[in-house]
Amino acid sequence: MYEQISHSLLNSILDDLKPEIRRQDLRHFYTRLGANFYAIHSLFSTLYGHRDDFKLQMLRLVETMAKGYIDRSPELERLDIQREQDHNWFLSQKWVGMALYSNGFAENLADLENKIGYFQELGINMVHIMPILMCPNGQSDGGYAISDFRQIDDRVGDLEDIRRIAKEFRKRDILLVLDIVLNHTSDEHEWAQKAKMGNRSFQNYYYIFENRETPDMFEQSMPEVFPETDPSNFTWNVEMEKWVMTVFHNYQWDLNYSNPSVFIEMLDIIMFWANQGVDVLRLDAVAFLWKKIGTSCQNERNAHLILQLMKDCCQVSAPGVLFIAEAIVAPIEVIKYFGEDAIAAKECEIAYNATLMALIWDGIATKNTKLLYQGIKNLPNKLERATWLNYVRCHDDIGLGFDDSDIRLAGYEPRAHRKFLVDYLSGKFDGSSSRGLVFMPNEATGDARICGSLASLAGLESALETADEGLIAYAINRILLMHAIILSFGGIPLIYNGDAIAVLNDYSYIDDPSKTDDNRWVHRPKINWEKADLRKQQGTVEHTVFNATKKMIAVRKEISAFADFNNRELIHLENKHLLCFIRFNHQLPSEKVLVIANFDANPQDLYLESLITIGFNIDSKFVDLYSGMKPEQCDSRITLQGYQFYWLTET
Ligand code: OTU
Repeated sequence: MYEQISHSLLNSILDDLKPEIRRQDLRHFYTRLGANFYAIHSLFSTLYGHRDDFKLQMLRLVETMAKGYIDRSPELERLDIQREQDHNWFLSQKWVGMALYSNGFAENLADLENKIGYFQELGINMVHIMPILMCPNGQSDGGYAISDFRQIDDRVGDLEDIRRIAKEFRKRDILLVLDIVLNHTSDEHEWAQKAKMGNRSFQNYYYIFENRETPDMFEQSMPEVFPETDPSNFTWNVEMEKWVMTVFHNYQWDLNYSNPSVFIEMLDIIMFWANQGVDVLRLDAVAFLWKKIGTSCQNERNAHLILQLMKDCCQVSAPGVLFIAEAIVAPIEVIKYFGEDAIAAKECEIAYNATLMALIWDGIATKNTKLLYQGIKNLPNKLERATWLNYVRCHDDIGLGFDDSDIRLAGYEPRAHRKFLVDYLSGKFDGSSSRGLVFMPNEATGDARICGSLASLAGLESALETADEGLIAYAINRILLMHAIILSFGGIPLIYNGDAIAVLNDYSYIDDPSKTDDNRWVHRPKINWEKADLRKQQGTVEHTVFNATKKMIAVRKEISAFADFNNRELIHLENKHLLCFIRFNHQLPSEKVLVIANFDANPQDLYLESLITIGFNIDSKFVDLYSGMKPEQCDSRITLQGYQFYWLTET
């Protein structure tokens, strides 16, 4: 948009740019800067316009973008332009992701490079390598406490490794995803060190207070993220003799985005990684970016403005790079991280679908889909050019963040139902085969979360102990059922390290002092590659799970109706054990795929008359795209065995 105040400011900034910037060929940069400058200026002045040095900060911002653009390789710039032309590229069903720790999946980054073949074998073409930046020895929150945003931790490798991996991935059409931890740094980061030494400018990078007055005001309305190990949101620092805001662990200092220098530094870091060839940046804990007394300090409007500004600036220098919002918050709040009142995403193009994840686990525990329906029904419609990251497990705990009113509408009492889920998933409930661990129980609120690997939570660990073939088959089918849903729901499925070969809980963290008080480590295993090789041996659990997952991935990629264009319709059924939705090809709506999943251990029937309103009739004949077989169909009903799913199309 052309607007005179911002345009004249832009002209004067361009005059003031450093000569080395002016000398470059910045054609593409300038057209994009022109397009976004009005928005950038409005956002920057809403956040920082009250400051005397506003114009100087604005100049620094433009310089940072220009530098980001100048440092971009011709190859990456070509990719930017290609993605600009094919702007819906990431909505395609051909993307299938995997998240892993480089030193869990492999020994380190160099070894990960040797294992790229595994991704191709399974069909993975988007790989999220969990935090690899420099972090303290000992406790580092699995790498989420970063002490240098531009260095790779030497325990896993160096910059050369990641550049090679990025290149290798690009050759094979695999997207590289890395984390940017925007919300906090480790207390060993240079900024924190300088702050500790009394440097005021760096103290202003954080929330630091002389006494308890302001912290106490904040605490009144701030929840606790890790109540068991890190209650309270502030930590006393002995060097400064001051209080520091530490929402996560006491060694993770929250960055203060009311300071424009923090914003510009982080933007520079985003550009740095974009220019190493990272395709997608996972922005950690975005809900927490803005703190305001009297609020929960999550999902604040200014947190959204910061993300919009990040996106607008990143589009100018590296428009092909996408953002993932990691905001594990209520659906109505998550949806805002795509950006409001827009068509194309204006904050993050992709967001974690934590709601679906938790709902799927509810279905497994209750063996019915009452809450699943309620929750999916209330999942707000997302923007056209934005997509979900659908997952069953990740490196974090499972939070039971359902809406209380949804729980009631499904016929349960919220507190009792959450307690049931925790008991079920931790195996305490009579008849439960789950082997989860309770994470961060909060006495005061009664809340608790769950850890555990997909396979152990799905009952495989306990089934293997009894060696009961029937129970083993149930557990395997539950794993496949859950993967079938994330692969067909709409969005990018993200399979977690080890889950395609049914890796069980790993209890070795208990003996490691830096991990023992954080049971999320139970599901962050080191892959045993000898055992993983069993995926090639028929009759093993690894073989069954791996091959079924591989097949599902391959089939998904061929089904255009599985691309994500808001092309899903939930089908309500009488049978409470079934989940049923229809996916249609957005360009050819007559091309439909019916997804049906049975969450019960017993066979369940789907009556075709319930599909009449959506264009099928009781004589419709189907074929299951996954197995290539006709489903069990008789007298206008289709039968699903315990934990079976179908991807049906009419023949
Ligand atoms: C994220 O987590 C990361 O995924 C966690 O591994 C980190 O501990 C945390 O940030 C701090 O960097 O912030 O938006 O287990 O679900 O803290 C949600 C708790 C987050 C996580 C939650 C989450």
